[in-house]
Amino acid sequence: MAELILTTFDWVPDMPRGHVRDLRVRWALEEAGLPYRVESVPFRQRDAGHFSHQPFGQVPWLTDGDLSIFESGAILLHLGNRSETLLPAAPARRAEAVEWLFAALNSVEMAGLPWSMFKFLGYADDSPGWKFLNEFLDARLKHLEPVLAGREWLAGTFSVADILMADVLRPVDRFDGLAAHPACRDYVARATARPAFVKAHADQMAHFAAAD
Ligand SMILES: N[C@@H](CCC(=O)N[C@@H](CS)C(=O)NCC(=O)O)C(=O)O
Repeated sequence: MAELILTTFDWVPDMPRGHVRDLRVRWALEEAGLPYRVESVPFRQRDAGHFSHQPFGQVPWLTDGDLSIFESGAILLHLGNRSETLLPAAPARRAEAVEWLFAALNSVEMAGLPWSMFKFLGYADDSPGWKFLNEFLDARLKHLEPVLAGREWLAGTFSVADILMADVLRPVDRFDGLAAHPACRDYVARATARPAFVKAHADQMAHFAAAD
């Protein structure tokens, strides 16, 4: 089996540490017990080699033999095909995990990311833009809340869908955006208490701290 290599930045500022998306990949690899190695590319100087792996000059990407895969969702789907721990084999459960994986990225992160960025940057005020973002996020969370109140994990057993959904909700939770949605908040706490997350998070923090 080919060696798995996860590429991330060599360094990032303090603010995004613990949230850089290589965390999702580390988490999945740890859950599945797949051996991997981490490589770094410069945060400040992004060369043509970097863009040949990630067309937006971002991270992460994963190398698996001859394959180089960017987009955290695509990487997690790829790993899911290598491990039933990440993606259930039963067709109905597998379809459920895949639909929730896309829901995390395309329905929830789409609302949660700009909301969290406004909070990070101190733009959360009484402007119409902030009001819109609040309502946009609430429109997603109010429907996610009863789903998560009724089940431990999105597709029956823990899967890549939970890695993405929990990681998408984490920045919102960091700014107390889940206070009115206790099932969402408890779900994040449950997911991030898993040993694989704890290790992935500690490893990312250590990786960036090593370059300070
Ligand atoms: N949709 C991409 C987003 C990747 C992304 O936003 N990466 C961030 C780190 S978490 C990045 O590289 N930011 C630097 C930049 O955009 O210049 C994915 O999920 O992989």
